Amino acid sequence: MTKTIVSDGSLPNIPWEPRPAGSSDIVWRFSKNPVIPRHASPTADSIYNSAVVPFKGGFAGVFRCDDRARNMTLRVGKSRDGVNFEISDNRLEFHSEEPEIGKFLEGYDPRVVPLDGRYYVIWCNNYHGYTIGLGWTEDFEHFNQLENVFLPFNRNGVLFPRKIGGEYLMMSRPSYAGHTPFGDIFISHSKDLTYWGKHRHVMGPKKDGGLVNWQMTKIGAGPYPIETREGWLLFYHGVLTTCNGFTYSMGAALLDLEKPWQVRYRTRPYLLTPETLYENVGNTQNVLFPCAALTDSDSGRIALYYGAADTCTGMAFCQVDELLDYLKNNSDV
Ligand code: BMA
Repeated sequence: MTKTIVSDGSLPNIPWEPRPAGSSDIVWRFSKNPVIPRHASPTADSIYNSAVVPFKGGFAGVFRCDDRARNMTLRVGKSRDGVNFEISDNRLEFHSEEPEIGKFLEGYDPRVVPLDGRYYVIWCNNYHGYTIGLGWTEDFEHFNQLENVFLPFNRNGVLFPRKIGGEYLMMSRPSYAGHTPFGDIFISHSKDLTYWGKHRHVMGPKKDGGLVNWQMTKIGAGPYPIETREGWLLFYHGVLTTCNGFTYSMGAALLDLEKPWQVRYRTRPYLLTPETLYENVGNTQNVLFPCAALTDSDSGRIALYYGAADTCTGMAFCQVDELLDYLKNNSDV
């Protein structure tokens, strides 16, 4: 039988736990959540919205660690099993030949994308305002920083894991200086990872004729998209404005393989919403913010990492075929 997941191949040691008995949820939480507690590094105030990839038979990643001055740092983490992580106590430093770029001030919400034999790191970088920073590593020891991708203000930069039509593709969410109360996902193209253009609109918040819904305020791409034989599977966060501020939930969309700005399906209901104590209570209440997914093409298993309440990191699981069926039957593009 043809495998549904095309990208990344076999990962027999993908972290996994079956759906709990009695549950019919399409995406279910790990019983050991939160897998990364806020003080997993002794100098961290919180560890969340972070990115993990398979590395040398185990797992490595770039983690958002807000320190005890509440400065936003990126740090390297390593794990044998993808569940128990050792997080560095030192902030990650990027090397750059270009002094203007090397002024790395702060960063948050990293994504890590394997591409062309490298691991590209994309994060929200402060360069006279928040924009999309880009760098790469081969060994999770030495990191090189490239030119910032866009002008401020922009957030949620997510690189596609392969070129399409000979070009790199980057998703992003143009925004403004504050806690943005709007936001659509766009795709931009580049031949060299330096100059970006050919901007295409992917999708925006769901207006639903004014009806209240979980993704009505803003949306942003989550983990790098998963290539399936039916299209790019994108997990994304959607935000609802309530009397208590923003609520961040997770949904999914299926994007066209060749023109991924064309949305084929998009979940009308959320897949996960903050409803456990560690998602409801923390530095920022009611936040569930996915930044990474592991896949195993043999079993169709997907393991997601998400930030919980801007404090700690949780995991959740799903099966790709069940998710695609659900998407098709519960879609509202
Ligand atoms: C966004 C980002 C995320 C954060 C979220 C909820 O604007 O700052 O890092 O998780 O708000 O506070």
